[in-house]
Amino acid sequence: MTHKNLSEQATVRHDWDIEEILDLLNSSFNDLIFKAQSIHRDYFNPNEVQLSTLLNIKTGTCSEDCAYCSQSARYNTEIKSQALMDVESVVAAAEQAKANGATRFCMGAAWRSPKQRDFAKVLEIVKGVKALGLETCMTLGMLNAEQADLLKEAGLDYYNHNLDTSAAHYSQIVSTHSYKDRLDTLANVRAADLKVCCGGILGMGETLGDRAALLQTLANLPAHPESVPINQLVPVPGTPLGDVQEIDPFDMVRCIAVARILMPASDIRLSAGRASMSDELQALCFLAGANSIFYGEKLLTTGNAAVENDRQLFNRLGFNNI
Ligand code: SAM
Ligand code: DTB
Ligand code: SF4
Repeated sequence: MTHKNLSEQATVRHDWDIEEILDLLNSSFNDLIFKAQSIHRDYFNPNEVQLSTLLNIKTGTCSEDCAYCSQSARYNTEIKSQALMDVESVVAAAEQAKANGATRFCMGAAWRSPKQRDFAKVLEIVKGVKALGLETCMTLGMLNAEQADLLKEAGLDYYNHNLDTSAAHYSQIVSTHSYKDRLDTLANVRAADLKVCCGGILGMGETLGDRAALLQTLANLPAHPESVPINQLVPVPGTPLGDVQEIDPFDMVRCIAVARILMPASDIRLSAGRASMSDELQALCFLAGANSIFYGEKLLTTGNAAVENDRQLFNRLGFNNI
């Protein structure tokens, strides 16, 4: 692969205007994918896809009302609630993920924000997983500055906190916290020198303008999130979004391509929704610049693409890491 020197690469900008982003989203498919793949090659090896494995370390009974979520106490969903897991069980799951080829272990908790009484254990979990030589990521809800600092000290690498949709559409999806709350947590995470993982969900009744606005907010943050998960809604029966219509698969590819163009140096993760995607659609997402996935039988509470299928797919596409 030939490397252009840095001055020839697409510059990392933080001043995208909404029209530019809409133009990209609306451009012809081939033009968009070519542009995204060209930029991707300036920054990344196009034949490498990073693998993160998820574990839900605390399940259900969440006070929040996020309309997509199986773990809100407000909706009648099939999941079985579970208190915060023991350090040993989390570390054992992380060991298994490492043996399977993951390089990052992402732990989620169904909290509005972590409680004081749980925090010491959370820090022990970070230390235990980090000691295995894995990258660590947590998503625990809102954090204050002190909590973010303590996580950093314990060895946390990434904090995931998604904006999920546009500021305008957010109140249709969540009423128990605000978009500003999300942005404040992101600022606390950044100030603690943690890497930021922040993205959204497609398929929650948003307009093209909402998608553009979400991408604009992400790209115009003072620093781009190092990792940008693009989720397709997994409709969960019992939630308000349990039976919404699936999006046009090409819209997923387009959003990934635009995320790649706007945030050229960030990892763009093809996240929830892979279980219902064909191999060919996933290959298009990688061509559009996705370079990371969630790998493992389960996401948080729902099924993920099968590990054996991922191995075969990577083999067929010439990605060598599993
Ligand atoms: N409670 C924390 C929070 O809300 O930030 C962490 C866990 S929460 C489940 C993490 C993220 O998972 C959400 O922000 C959302 O982007 C994603 N997510 C949850 N349910 C989903 C679903 N049904 N389909 C797609 N993504 C989902
Ligand atoms: C992210 O953006 N997606 C992941 C992770 N970050 C925490 C979660 C997807 C959850 C899908 C629904 C579920 O399994 O409950
Ligand atoms: Fe709770 Fe997070 Fe689910 Fe919202 S997304 S209901 S905060 S677990």
